[in-house]
Amino acid sequence: MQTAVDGSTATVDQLGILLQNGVSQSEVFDMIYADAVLASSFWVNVALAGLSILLFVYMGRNVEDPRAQLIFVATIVVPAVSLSSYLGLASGLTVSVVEMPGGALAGEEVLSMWGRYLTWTLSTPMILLALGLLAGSNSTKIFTAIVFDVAMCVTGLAAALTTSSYALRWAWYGVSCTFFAVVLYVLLVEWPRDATETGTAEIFNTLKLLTVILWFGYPIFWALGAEGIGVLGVAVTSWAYSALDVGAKYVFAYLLLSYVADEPASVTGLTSIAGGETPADD
Ligand code: RET
Repeated sequence: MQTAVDGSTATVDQLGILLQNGVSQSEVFDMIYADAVLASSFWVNVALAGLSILLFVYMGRNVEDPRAQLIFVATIVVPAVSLSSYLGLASGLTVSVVEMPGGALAGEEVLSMWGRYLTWTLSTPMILLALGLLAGSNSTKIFTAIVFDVAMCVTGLAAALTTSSYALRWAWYGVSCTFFAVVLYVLLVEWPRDATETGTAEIFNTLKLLTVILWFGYPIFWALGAEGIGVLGVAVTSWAYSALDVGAKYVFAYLLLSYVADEPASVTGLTSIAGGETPADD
Protein backbone atom coordinates (compact mmCIF):
# COMPACT_ATOMS: atom_id res chain seq x y z
CA MET A 1 0.00 0.00 0.00
CA GLN A 2 1.79 3.07 -1.25
CA THR A 3 -0.76 5.84 -0.78
CA ALA A 4 -2.74 6.50 2.32
CA VAL A 5 -6.12 7.45 0.87
CA ASP A 6 -7.94 7.57 4.17
CA GLY A 7 -7.41 7.07 7.88
CA SER A 8 -7.89 3.30 7.84
CA THR A 9 -5.33 2.79 5.08
CA ALA A 10 -2.88 4.85 7.03
CA THR A 11 -3.49 2.66 10.06
CA VAL A 12 -2.88 -0.49 8.06
CA ASP A 13 0.31 1.09 6.69
CA GLN A 14 1.44 1.98 10.18
CA LEU A 15 0.85 -1.58 11.35
CA GLY A 16 2.83 -2.85 8.38
CA ILE A 17 5.65 -0.52 9.34
CA LEU A 18 5.40 -1.67 12.95
CA LEU A 19 5.75 -5.30 11.91
CA GLN A 20 8.34 -4.25 9.35
CA ASN A 21 7.10 -6.67 6.76
CA GLY A 22 6.22 -4.49 3.76
CA VAL A 23 4.55 -7.63 2.44
CA SER A 24 0.78 -7.93 2.15
CA GLN A 25 -1.20 -10.57 4.00
CA SER A 26 -2.10 -12.33 0.77
CA GLU A 27 1.57 -12.50 -0.23
CA VAL A 28 2.36 -14.07 3.16
CA PHE A 29 -0.59 -16.41 2.62
CA ASP A 30 0.82 -17.49 -0.76
CA MET A 31 4.25 -18.06 0.81
CA ILE A 32 2.70 -20.29 3.47
CA TYR A 33 0.75 -22.42 1.00
CA ALA A 34 3.72 -22.69 -1.38
CA ASP A 35 5.21 -24.91 1.33
CA ALA A 36 2.91 -27.86 2.06
CA VAL A 37 5.01 -28.91 5.06
CA LEU A 38 4.59 -25.49 6.66
CA ALA A 39 0.87 -25.23 5.93
CA SER A 40 0.21 -28.73 7.31
CA SER A 41 1.99 -27.80 10.56
CA PHE A 42 -0.87 -25.34 11.15
CA TRP A 43 -3.86 -27.36 9.97
CA VAL A 44 -2.98 -30.52 11.90
CA ASN A 45 -3.16 -28.46 15.08
CA VAL A 46 -6.44 -26.78 14.12
CA ALA A 47 -7.95 -30.26 13.79
CA LEU A 48 -6.39 -31.63 16.99
CA ALA A 49 -7.40 -28.56 18.99
CA GLY A 50 -11.00 -28.88 17.78
CA LEU A 51 -11.17 -32.59 18.65
CA SER A 52 -9.58 -31.94 22.06
CA ILE A 53 -12.16 -29.30 22.95
CA LEU A 54 -15.01 -31.70 22.16
CA LEU A 55 -13.38 -34.56 24.09
CA PHE A 56 -12.59 -32.43 27.16
CA VAL A 57 -16.09 -30.94 27.32
CA TYR A 58 -17.46 -34.48 27.20
CA MET A 59 -15.04 -35.67 29.90
CA GLY A 60 -16.11 -32.85 32.20
CA ARG A 61 -19.84 -33.37 31.84
CA ASN A 62 -20.31 -34.81 35.36
CA VAL A 63 -17.77 -32.72 37.27
CA GLU A 64 -19.56 -30.66 39.88
CA ASP A 65 -16.97 -29.49 42.36
CA PRO A 66 -16.14 -25.81 41.63
CA ARG A 67 -12.35 -26.29 41.94
CA ALA A 68 -12.36 -29.34 39.70
CA GLN A 69 -14.52 -27.31 37.31
CA LEU A 70 -11.98 -24.46 37.40
CA ILE A 71 -9.21 -26.88 36.43
CA PHE A 72 -11.44 -28.10 33.59
CA VAL A 73 -12.22 -24.58 32.36
CA ALA A 74 -8.58 -23.43 32.51
CA THR A 75 -7.48 -26.57 30.68
CA ILE A 76 -10.17 -26.36 27.99
CA VAL A 77 -9.14 -22.75 27.30
CA VAL A 78 -5.75 -24.12 26.16
CA PRO A 79 -7.00 -25.92 22.99
CA ALA A 80 -9.54 -23.11 22.46
CA VAL A 81 -6.73 -20.53 22.31
CA SER A 82 -4.68 -22.95 20.24
CA LEU A 83 -7.41 -23.31 17.64
CA SER A 84 -7.62 -19.53 17.29
CA SER A 85 -3.84 -19.23 17.24
CA TYR A 86 -3.42 -21.75 14.44
CA LEU A 87 -6.24 -20.18 12.41
CA GLY A 88 -4.36 -16.88 12.71
CA LEU A 89 -1.21 -18.55 11.41
CA ALA A 90 -3.02 -20.50 8.67
CA SER A 91 -4.64 -17.32 7.37
CA GLY A 92 -1.38 -15.37 7.31
CA LEU A 93 -2.82 -12.86 9.78
CA THR A 94 -0.17 -13.47 12.45
CA VAL A 95 2.78 -14.31 10.20
CA SER A 96 5.18 -11.64 8.89
CA VAL A 97 8.31 -11.39 6.85
CA VAL A 98 11.23 -10.06 8.88
CA GLU A 99 14.66 -9.15 7.62
CA MET A 100 17.30 -10.82 9.75
CA PRO A 101 19.82 -8.24 11.01
CA GLY A 102 22.69 -10.72 11.47
CA GLY A 103 23.75 -14.34 11.87
CA ALA A 104 23.72 -17.05 9.18
CA LEU A 105 20.66 -15.50 7.49
CA ALA A 106 21.84 -11.85 7.65
CA GLY A 107 19.98 -9.66 5.19
CA GLU A 108 17.56 -12.44 4.29
CA GLU A 109 13.82 -12.20 4.69
CA VAL A 110 12.39 -14.99 6.81
CA LEU A 111 8.85 -15.80 7.86
CA SER A 112 8.20 -15.06 11.52
CA MET A 113 5.25 -16.81 13.08
CA TRP A 114 4.93 -14.16 15.74
CA GLY A 115 1.31 -15.07 16.42
CA ARG A 116 2.61 -18.10 18.28
CA TYR A 117 4.36 -16.01 20.93
CA LEU A 118 1.34 -13.75 21.24
CA THR A 119 -1.13 -16.57 21.81
CA TRP A 120 1.21 -18.37 24.22
CA THR A 121 0.64 -15.38 26.51
CA LEU A 122 -2.96 -16.59 26.78
CA SER A 123 -2.55 -20.37 26.72
CA THR A 124 0.50 -20.98 28.93
CA PRO A 125 -0.94 -19.12 31.96
CA MET A 126 -3.93 -21.50 31.80
CA ILE A 127 -1.58 -24.50 31.89
CA LEU A 128 0.15 -23.04 34.94
CA LEU A 129 -3.12 -22.15 36.63
CA ALA A 130 -4.32 -25.73 36.22
CA LEU A 131 -1.02 -27.11 37.53
CA GLY A 132 -0.96 -24.70 40.48
CA LEU A 133 -4.52 -25.66 41.42
CA LEU A 134 -3.68 -29.35 41.11
CA ALA A 135 -0.72 -28.87 43.45
CA GLY A 136 -2.96 -27.03 45.91
CA SER A 137 -0.60 -24.08 45.83
CA ASN A 138 -1.43 -20.61 47.09
CA SER A 139 -2.37 -17.55 45.05
CA THR A 140 1.03 -15.86 45.52
CA LYS A 141 2.91 -18.72 43.90
CA ILE A 142 0.31 -19.13 41.15
CA PHE A 143 0.45 -15.37 40.47
CA THR A 144 4.27 -15.42 40.39
CA ALA A 145 4.41 -18.30 37.92
CA ILE A 146 1.78 -16.72 35.65
CA VAL A 147 3.23 -13.20 35.63
CA PHE A 148 6.75 -14.40 34.80
CA ASP A 149 5.34 -16.76 32.19
CA VAL A 150 3.48 -13.90 30.46
CA ALA A 151 6.67 -11.81 30.63
CA MET A 152 8.57 -14.73 29.06
CA CYS A 153 6.14 -14.88 26.13
CA VAL A 154 6.03 -11.11 25.55
CA THR A 155 9.82 -10.78 25.59
CA GLY A 156 10.01 -13.83 23.28
CA LEU A 157 7.71 -11.90 20.92
CA ALA A 158 10.05 -8.91 21.20
CA ALA A 159 13.02 -11.14 20.30
CA ALA A 160 11.21 -12.44 17.22
CA LEU A 161 10.19 -8.99 15.97
CA THR A 162 13.43 -7.06 16.62
CA THR A 163 15.08 -6.39 13.27
CA SER A 164 17.31 -3.43 14.17
CA SER A 165 20.07 -5.43 15.81
CA TYR A 166 21.03 -9.09 15.94
CA ALA A 167 22.58 -8.62 19.39
CA LEU A 168 19.36 -7.12 20.72
CA ARG A 169 17.33 -10.06 19.41
CA TRP A 170 19.52 -12.26 21.61
CA ALA A 171 19.28 -9.79 24.49
CA TRP A 172 15.48 -10.18 24.42
CA TYR A 173 15.98 -13.92 24.20
CA GLY A 174 18.17 -13.81 27.32
CA VAL A 175 15.58 -11.75 29.22
CA SER A 176 12.88 -14.23 28.20
CA CYS A 177 15.03 -17.16 29.40
CA THR A 178 15.52 -15.42 32.76
CA PHE A 179 11.75 -15.16 33.20
CA PHE A 180 11.47 -18.81 32.15
CA ALA A 181 13.89 -19.70 34.96
CA VAL A 182 11.45 -18.22 37.51
CA VAL A 183 8.62 -20.33 36.09
CA LEU A 184 10.85 -23.40 36.27
CA TYR A 185 11.72 -22.65 39.89
CA VAL A 186 8.04 -22.57 40.88
CA LEU A 187 7.34 -25.73 38.85
CA LEU A 188 10.33 -27.71 40.09
CA VAL A 189 10.75 -26.51 43.67
CA GLU A 190 7.64 -24.84 45.10
CA TRP A 191 4.76 -26.78 43.61
CA PRO A 192 6.13 -30.32 44.12
CA ARG A 193 6.37 -29.50 47.83
CA ASP A 194 2.78 -28.23 47.84
CA ALA A 195 1.55 -31.25 45.89
CA THR A 196 3.14 -33.60 48.43
CA GLU A 197 1.26 -31.87 51.24
CA THR A 198 -1.96 -31.84 49.23
CA GLY A 199 -1.70 -35.52 48.24
CA THR A 200 -1.58 -34.96 44.46
CA ALA A 201 2.17 -35.55 44.15
CA GLU A 202 2.00 -38.54 41.82
CA ILE A 203 -0.05 -36.98 39.03
CA PHE A 204 1.57 -33.58 39.65
CA ASN A 205 5.07 -34.99 39.20
CA THR A 206 4.12 -36.77 35.97
CA LEU A 207 2.66 -33.56 34.54
CA LYS A 208 5.56 -31.50 35.85
CA LEU A 209 8.07 -33.72 34.04
CA LEU A 210 6.07 -33.64 30.81
CA THR A 211 5.78 -29.86 31.05
CA VAL A 212 9.38 -29.11 31.92
CA ILE A 213 10.83 -31.41 29.24
CA LEU A 214 8.54 -30.14 26.49
CA TRP A 215 8.76 -26.46 27.48
CA PHE A 216 12.55 -26.62 27.21
CA GLY A 217 12.05 -27.57 23.55
CA TYR A 218 10.58 -24.16 22.67
CA PRO A 219 13.65 -21.97 23.42
CA ILE A 220 15.90 -24.67 21.92
CA PHE A 221 14.02 -24.67 18.60
CA TRP A 222 13.78 -20.86 18.65
CA ALA A 223 17.56 -20.68 18.94
CA LEU A 224 18.16 -23.27 16.20
CA GLY A 225 15.48 -22.00 13.83
CA ALA A 226 15.42 -19.24 11.24
CA GLU A 227 14.71 -16.65 13.93
CA GLY A 228 17.84 -17.70 15.84
CA ILE A 229 21.10 -19.08 14.41
CA GLY A 230 19.31 -20.43 11.36
CA VAL A 231 20.43 -24.07 11.21
CA LEU A 232 16.81 -25.23 10.86
CA GLY A 233 14.43 -23.98 8.20
CA VAL A 234 11.11 -22.24 8.83
CA ALA A 235 8.94 -25.29 8.05
CA VAL A 236 10.98 -27.66 10.22
CA THR A 237 10.92 -25.18 13.12
CA SER A 238 7.19 -24.70 12.71
CA TRP A 239 6.64 -28.47 12.80
CA ALA A 240 8.84 -28.70 15.89
CA TYR A 241 6.63 -26.16 17.68
CA SER A 242 3.49 -27.89 16.43
CA ALA A 243 4.73 -31.27 17.71
CA LEU A 244 5.73 -29.77 21.07
CA ASP A 245 2.25 -28.21 21.26
CA VAL A 246 0.62 -31.61 20.80
CA GLY A 247 2.41 -32.91 23.91
CA ALA A 248 2.41 -29.72 25.99
CA LYS A 249 -1.25 -28.98 25.36
CA TYR A 250 -3.39 -31.89 24.24
CA VAL A 251 -1.56 -34.84 25.86
CA PHE A 252 -0.95 -32.76 28.99
CA ALA A 253 -4.61 -31.70 29.15
CA TYR A 254 -5.86 -35.23 28.56
CA LEU A 255 -3.76 -36.67 31.41
CA LEU A 256 -4.74 -33.90 33.80
CA LEU A 257 -8.44 -33.96 33.01
CA SER A 258 -8.66 -37.77 33.14
CA TYR A 259 -7.26 -37.60 36.65
CA VAL A 260 -9.53 -34.75 37.77
CA ALA A 261 -12.63 -36.38 36.22
CA ASP A 262 -11.85 -39.68 38.02
CA GLU A 263 -10.89 -38.14 41.34
CA PRO A 264 -12.50 -34.71 41.69
CA ALA A 265 -12.42 -35.10 45.49
CA SER A 266 -8.62 -35.00 45.50
CA VAL A 267 -8.60 -31.43 44.24
CA THR A 268 -11.39 -30.17 46.45
CA GLY A 269 -10.49 -28.13 49.47
CA LEU A 270 -7.39 -26.70 47.85
CA THR A 271 -6.46 -23.11 48.45
CA SER A 272 -8.70 -20.62 46.71
CA ILE A 273 -7.35 -18.26 44.07
CA ALA A 274 -8.34 -15.32 46.23
CA GLY A 275 -6.40 -16.63 49.21
CA GLY A 276 -8.59 -18.31 51.80
CA GLU A 277 -7.42 -21.47 53.48
CA THR A 278 -3.93 -22.40 52.46
CA PRO A 279 -3.20 -26.00 53.40
CA ALA A 280 0.07 -26.01 51.50
CA ASP A 281 1.19 -22.58 52.65
CA ASP A 282 4.60 -22.47 54.24
C1 RET B 1 10.78 -18.45 23.59
C2 RET B 1 11.97 -17.68 23.03
C3 RET B 1 12.67 -16.86 24.01
C4 RET B 1 13.18 -17.69 25.18
C5 RET B 1 12.16 -18.63 25.72
C6 RET B 1 11.05 -19.02 24.99
C7 RET B 1 10.13 -19.98 25.66
C8 RET B 1 8.96 -20.41 25.26
C9 RET B 1 8.13 -21.39 25.90
C10 RET B 1 6.93 -21.62 25.32
C11 RET B 1 5.95 -22.54 25.73
C12 RET B 1 4.84 -22.64 25.01
C13 RET B 1 3.73 -23.52 25.23
C14 RET B 1 2.64 -23.30 24.49
C15 RET B 1 1.42 -23.98 24.62
O1 RET B 1 0.39 -23.44 24.29
C16 RET B 1 9.59 -17.50 23.64
C17 RET B 1 10.54 -19.56 22.58
C18 RET B 1 12.44 -19.17 27.10
C19 RET B 1 8.58 -22.11 27.11
C20 RET B 1 3.78 -24.58 26.25
